[in-house]
Amino acid sequence: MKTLKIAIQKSGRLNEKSVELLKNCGLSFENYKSSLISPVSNFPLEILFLRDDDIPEYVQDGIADIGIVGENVINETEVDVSYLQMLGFGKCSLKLAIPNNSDITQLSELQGKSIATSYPVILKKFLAKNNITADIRTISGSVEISPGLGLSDAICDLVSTGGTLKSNGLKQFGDVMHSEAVLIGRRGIENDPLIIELIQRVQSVLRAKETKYVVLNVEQQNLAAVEALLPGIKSPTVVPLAEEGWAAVHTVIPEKDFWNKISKLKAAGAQGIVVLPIEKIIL
Ligand code: PRT
Ligand code: ZN
Repeated sequence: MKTLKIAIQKSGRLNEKSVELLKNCGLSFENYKSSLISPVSNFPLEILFLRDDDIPEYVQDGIADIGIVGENVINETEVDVSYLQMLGFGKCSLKLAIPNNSDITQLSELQGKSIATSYPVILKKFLAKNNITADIRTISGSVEISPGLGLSDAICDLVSTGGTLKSNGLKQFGDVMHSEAVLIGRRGIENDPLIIELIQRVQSVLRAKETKYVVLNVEQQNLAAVEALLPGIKSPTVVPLAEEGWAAVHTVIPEKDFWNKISKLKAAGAQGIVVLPIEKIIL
């Protein structure tokens, strides 16, 4: 049987979540920090641990079949790959930022100014789309110190909490792109049965993460009102309690609706609400 290869980041912000996702998909492997390749013992897959910058090209060129990498890196390397699944972690934004005391007030005022970035390709396209010509200075790291050193008027860098900008006396000025980790594959790989199986496993893990399992008790007379609030996968499961006139309702609730739903359920007569995490949802 052929063995597929998945490229993930060796160390850095996406490594831990990528490893966790693959393990939650039931894949068994050692997360060797020192080696480049780790075999999966219960799936025909090998894991390649790489610098994130190399992952898109490795996948495009077929050295790896699939990979997990930030969209920002995919766009910057301008590769031709398939997006197999957005993964919901590693979320950040590529933003323009200027010194707090800068007199620039709108995007068009970046005309003729200098902007430091590690993302020259994405920035160049963004500026062209906005009819701005600026001097793009490509720096490979610590972009945030460049205005303070007098190297640029503005920067274009990844931001998640905004703490780094703040501690360097910079303020956000505009969004260039939003990014998150993506499972990518080389063109055509999406039809491979092993990849279809793997994507289904990934989706069942992601679905479970976004959803809570809820069990609650309700008096028969309030059951219809409680049921009306609950979708379930098909519909909620209702079972009678040992005590006459009461029922237990089992269902799943999307995490995002959770607090809102719980207060409505209580108001409708739900009692003894128990909330549990879900490991996987297979549809
Ligand atoms: O060694 P290797 O080349 O593999 O890793 P790397 O150092 O190039 O990348 P790494 O591990 O820093 O980031 C990997 C990916 O994580 C990025 O390509 C993004 O897709 C994603 N990601 C999510 C981030 C951030 N959030 C992030 N905050 N990447 C970088 N940052 C940096 C940012 O550049 C800035 O310096 O964190 C700082 C800002 O953070 P806040 O929280 O202060 O705003
Ligand atoms: Zn990198």
